[in-house]
Amino acid sequence: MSGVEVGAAAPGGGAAEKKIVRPYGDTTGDGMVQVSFTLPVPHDKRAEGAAVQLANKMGIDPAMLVHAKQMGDGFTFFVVYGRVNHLVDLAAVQVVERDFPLLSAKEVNAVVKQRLRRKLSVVGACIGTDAHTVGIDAILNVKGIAGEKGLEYYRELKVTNLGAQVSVPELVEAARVEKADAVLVSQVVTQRDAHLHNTREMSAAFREAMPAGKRPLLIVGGPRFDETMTEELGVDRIFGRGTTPGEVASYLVHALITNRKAARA
Ligand code: B12
Repeated sequence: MSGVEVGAAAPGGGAAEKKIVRPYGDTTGDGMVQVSFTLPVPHDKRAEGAAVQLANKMGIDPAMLVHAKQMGDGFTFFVVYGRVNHLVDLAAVQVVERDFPLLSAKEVNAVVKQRLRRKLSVVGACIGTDAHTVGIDAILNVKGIAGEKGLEYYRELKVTNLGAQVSVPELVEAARVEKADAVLVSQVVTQRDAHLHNTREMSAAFREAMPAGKRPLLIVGGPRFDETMTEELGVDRIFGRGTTPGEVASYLVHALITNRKAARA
């Protein structure tokens, strides 16, 4: 059985072709997956049975317990391997695709210089109690990430990196002082949905502090954001895992200059 099945074109002659995929474990299309989780119980036979039962309830059947290890007092970590019968239609998967051209640093600088005729001001921070600055530093600082330099390297961008644990009022004030064209916020900690609460608080504060059309472009990023949630969170763009500075710089040029829409609400 194939791991990918190509079906008929969508009714009405639509372009979306049905492409069904199922997991690959030992042989193509066998549906085998591996999951790991922790249960709040000491490691014994009953705990192992509970892990298998949970896996069955998740649709993994048969489920094989391949690893179990007690993690401190009263917790056990499990790895379960088994078969699922679920299929995924690739044509029905919804993701945010890059809808702007990827520019080089030279091209970004040239567009900003010629069209904006001043430096484009960017203010960045980790807000709330979040102290995970590595992600925002990778985007903003000249050292960048994976051999690609960060936004500080771009001659026509003025970058103000406020660092960790910045409060929303501090961020709004800094954006005002720096006449920010864009505000870049990083949120890595997601416990109790802190990244969502903090982002909503931030976007509401900018809307309250600045009249429509005057607020900066609001961008958030972090490894566990759902990139489709822009509207819900009141931001203009969300960037996830593996983002590069070049993508962010290209988006800034697209959203603020080459594809600038009417006043932002
Ligand atoms: C390094 C690290 C730390 C360091 C942070 C040092 C620093 N200056 O940043 C220290 C030791 C301080 C730390 C502390 C804690 N940490 Co910590 N930490 C990590 C670790 C190991 C790596 C994170 C990292 O640097 N990734 C590398 C960067 C480059 O990746 P990134 O953040 O995803 O960024 C990329 C994209 O997401 C995106 N991006 C990110 N931000 C932005 C912003 C914008 C605007 C844009 C466009 C893009 C963008 O672009 C970046 C480049 O591609 C992770 C585990 C892991 N392996 O991921 C845990 C992890 C993030 N930490 C975790 C936790 C729980 C904590 C603590 C609460 C632990 C504790 N009990 O004290 C504290 C919290 C401290 C605090 N107040 O925030 C959890 C978070 C769980 C969750 N989802 O909520 C993780 C996932 C570990 C785990 N599995 O439990 N941590």
